[in-house]
Amino acid sequence: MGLFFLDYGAGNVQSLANSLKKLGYDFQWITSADDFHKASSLIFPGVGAFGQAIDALESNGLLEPLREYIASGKPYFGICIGMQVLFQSSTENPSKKGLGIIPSPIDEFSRTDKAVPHIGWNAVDLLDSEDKSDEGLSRSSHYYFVHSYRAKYDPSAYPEAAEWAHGVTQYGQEMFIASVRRANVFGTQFHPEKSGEAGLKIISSWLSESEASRSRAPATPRIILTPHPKDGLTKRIVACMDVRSNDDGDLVVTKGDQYDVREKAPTTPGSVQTSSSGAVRNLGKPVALAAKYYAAGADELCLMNITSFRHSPLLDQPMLAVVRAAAEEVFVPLTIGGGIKDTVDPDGTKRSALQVAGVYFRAGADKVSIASEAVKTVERMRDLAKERGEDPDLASGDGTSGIETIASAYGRQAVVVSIDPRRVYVEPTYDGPYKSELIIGKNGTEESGKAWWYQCTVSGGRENRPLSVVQLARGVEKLGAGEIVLNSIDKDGTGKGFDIDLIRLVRQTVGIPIVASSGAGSAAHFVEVFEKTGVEAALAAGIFHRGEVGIMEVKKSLAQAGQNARI
Ligand code: 1PR
Repeated sequence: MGLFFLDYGAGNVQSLANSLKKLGYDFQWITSADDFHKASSLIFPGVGAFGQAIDALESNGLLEPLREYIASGKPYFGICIGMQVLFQSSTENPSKKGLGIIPSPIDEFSRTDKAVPHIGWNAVDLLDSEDKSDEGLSRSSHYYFVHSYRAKYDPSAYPEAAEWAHGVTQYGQEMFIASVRRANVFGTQFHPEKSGEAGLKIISSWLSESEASRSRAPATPRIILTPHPKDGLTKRIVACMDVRSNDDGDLVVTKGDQYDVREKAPTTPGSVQTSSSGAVRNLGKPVALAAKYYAAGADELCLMNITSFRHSPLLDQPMLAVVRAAAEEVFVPLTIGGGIKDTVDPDGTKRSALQVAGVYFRAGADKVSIASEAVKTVERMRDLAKERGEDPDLASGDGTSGIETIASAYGRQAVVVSIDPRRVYVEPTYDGPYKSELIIGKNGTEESGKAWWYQCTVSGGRENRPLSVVQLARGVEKLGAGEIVLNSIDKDGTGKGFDIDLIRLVRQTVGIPIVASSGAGSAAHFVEVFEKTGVEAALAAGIFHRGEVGIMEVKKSLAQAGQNARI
């Protein structure tokens, strides 16, 4: 008897395993139907897509044993998809039936007033009037959500679901069920294992409650809630670490100026200084820095393997060891990027992008970030549409690209596309193919009189491609990307502020969340990017690595400016 984990084979369950390890609990994996009899407590940390989860449970012969386990009255804790499978159905995969324990549907968020997926830290309103401190949940904390589908909280339309609801969250003007609790069942739509100390507290509270009390939770009262004018979603602050080997072969966090990560070599009389002749800049060790940013209150972390386009990331064992070690230290979402594409090892072994991503997920990544391959996929998709005589702006994928296969297996929220655009200056009278995307510099600024469009690049800015940022953003949203990290080669490392024109342009193009990146030099720059563009998150590297501005300093500035931040 003991604590068991149900892993249906997709998604990153490593995060929860790491949380339990951190909290000092031993657990075993459910590997067969028999294991359910041995379990006295069960956690199902489902990540990914509803249909995929049900399919995998069915084909492994685990769906009925799971239903029986829950019916037996032994404690069950379902996270995200692990909570959603308790419901009747989901419009994510209408042909698949859930367990039906909560006889109500899961539906997609409406996109009219907000970015979907719902990604980020949001507040949870507990339905019981007393504070549920015994469950570790708190009204004053924020918890990490990442999903496109939700159970609506609407006691008149869905009375059964409302009877199970324990906590409710507002996103845009929608109220949805953030947690359910009744008898032996506890479930959260958010990820406690990714919600920092506040989330770890929920897991440890549930595990430290006696099994008897975890089996008898009372239903919470049904209350009519009306949405507040503004939801509780906070603006995310992301710390990014670009990782590569230095000249001694050690993996270091580096940082470039406009993507050039080498020190300027000292000039000698008569020599010509080249920007790339010095050593790779070393700003610290990746795992130590990740732990530091977690402790400092970062809402998310990114590790970018910036030279992985040269070789298969699966052969890069030191980088994978870094991801594993970082995932054991940080309990906020971790995005890993670099080299996620179909590859062929030197011995001729073929690896699909989905396999590469799977290795990163199992190492502890929560999301993967795709850059170069996203550009190539959208170019291909547009070329094929043109060959067929169709409008390339309306082109769709054929289901084979890395973005599509990873989104289908792990859910679109697990797929980030990182864009590396560069300005292309043209005459203001420019009449070329990108004229509808042309930005004209404002009068009275240093850009007055200039005009430019944004071109996509691959291989860390080394190669320009015949694709605009608007075309790429539109294409990857169609393919199923869940989020965009929007860099700017022009602004990277300059400390002059984010490229507001670029970010606005992409914000107007897509409905998925955007992480603004490149150029942050002060806390005021974060305030500016949120106020002027309405993006969901902002990322910085250099100022955090050099200790020039602290993460909390940024958040306090946001709060002072009236933005919602997790402090
Ligand atoms: O093409 O799928 O293999 O992914 C490679 C990834 O590595 C891409 O996401 C690409 O952006 C990144 N990358 C490649 N070369 C570099 C480089 O710097 N030489 N880093 C690089 C890009 C940009 C951001 C940076 C922000 C904020 N770095 O990650 O953190 O610009 O910086 P700042 O706050 O200091 O201004 P693939």
